[in-house]
Amino acid sequence: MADVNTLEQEILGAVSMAPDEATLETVRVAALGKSGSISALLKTLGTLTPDERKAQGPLINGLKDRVTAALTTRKSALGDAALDARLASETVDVTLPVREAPTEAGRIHPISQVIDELTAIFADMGFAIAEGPDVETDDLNFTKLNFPEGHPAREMHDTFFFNPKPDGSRLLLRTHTSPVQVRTMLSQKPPIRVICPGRTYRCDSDQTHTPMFHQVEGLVIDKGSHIGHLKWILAEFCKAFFEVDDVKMRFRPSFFPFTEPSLEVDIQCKRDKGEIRFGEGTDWLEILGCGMVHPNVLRNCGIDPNEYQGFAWGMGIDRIAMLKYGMADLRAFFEADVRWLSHYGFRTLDLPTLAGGLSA
Ligand code: 2NL
Repeated sequence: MADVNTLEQEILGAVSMAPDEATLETVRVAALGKSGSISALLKTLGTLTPDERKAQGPLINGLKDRVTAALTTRKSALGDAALDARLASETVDVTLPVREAPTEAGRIHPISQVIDELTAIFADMGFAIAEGPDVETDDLNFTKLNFPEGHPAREMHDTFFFNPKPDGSRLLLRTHTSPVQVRTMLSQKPPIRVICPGRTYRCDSDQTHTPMFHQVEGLVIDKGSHIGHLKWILAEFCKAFFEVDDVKMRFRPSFFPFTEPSLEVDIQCKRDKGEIRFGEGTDWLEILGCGMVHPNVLRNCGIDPNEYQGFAWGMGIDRIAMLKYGMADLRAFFEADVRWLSHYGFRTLDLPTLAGGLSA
């Protein structure tokens, strides 16, 4: 059967030459499909005599079996090759740098971070957080706080005043966050425990002063509040904030119109090649001012100084942020330089905890 042999050679040749699965399918249909060449041969069996059928049957069926087997083999080989090619083309080099998602690229400003940290520390001690407007009245920023009219302390604050209103009164940018505590005393009954972080403004600009800066003040008013409580709160805060087991503090007499007595607080530190360490060393660093709330302030805010007493303190947030995170220049805080921020800023998902930002 020369034509069966020739047909087999042809078909097997086409099978082995088929470059892809689609071509192979065309070859299969041409051989084994309804009107394929092998199907046509099989159909001829019915027209043959029994003897011819005995001779032709095995030849044609053998051809069909070998072609079917060749198609299966070739199909699986082509399938493997196609999969290999796909895997090769879809390879991901896991060692390549990944482009940062926006949430990864963004950074939390160190001042926001430090506000979150100190808020967490004082909230843990039972303090509420209070906020107020940046634009204040002379009364709330100065008068209620026992700054007498025309007193030089008002000049001391280098206040930004707005133009006077027809009645002569003038608004100002608050020079400290104390008016927030005044508002708290005017609107709440003691006992009071609040901290007030926020922006403050003074007309002052050099290496260590910016016209806008951040302050946090604290206020406690209760019947038995005394300086021992104040010292404990400040020591606990410093230990938690600077993440040290112990701090030595030094209290020096000072003057603020709104406290009597007034104290300035230094913490012990060690200065070493531009680096500052807390909880060790023999140097001192001023970090805050505090005192017992002046009876005039309590009276001005509707609290009877014969019934209640209180203490308060204030510190610069920018300054303690620089000390904790080792930033040299205050002005960089407000320059919005994205390179500075990506270096000193904090990752958006690293939330501050009581356990702190240095060790986290
Ligand atoms: C400092 C000193 C201080 C206060 C702020 C205060 C507030 C009220 C009443 C009494 Cl409403 N005192 N605040 C007290 C002492 C010091 O700040 O050096 N700040 C950066």
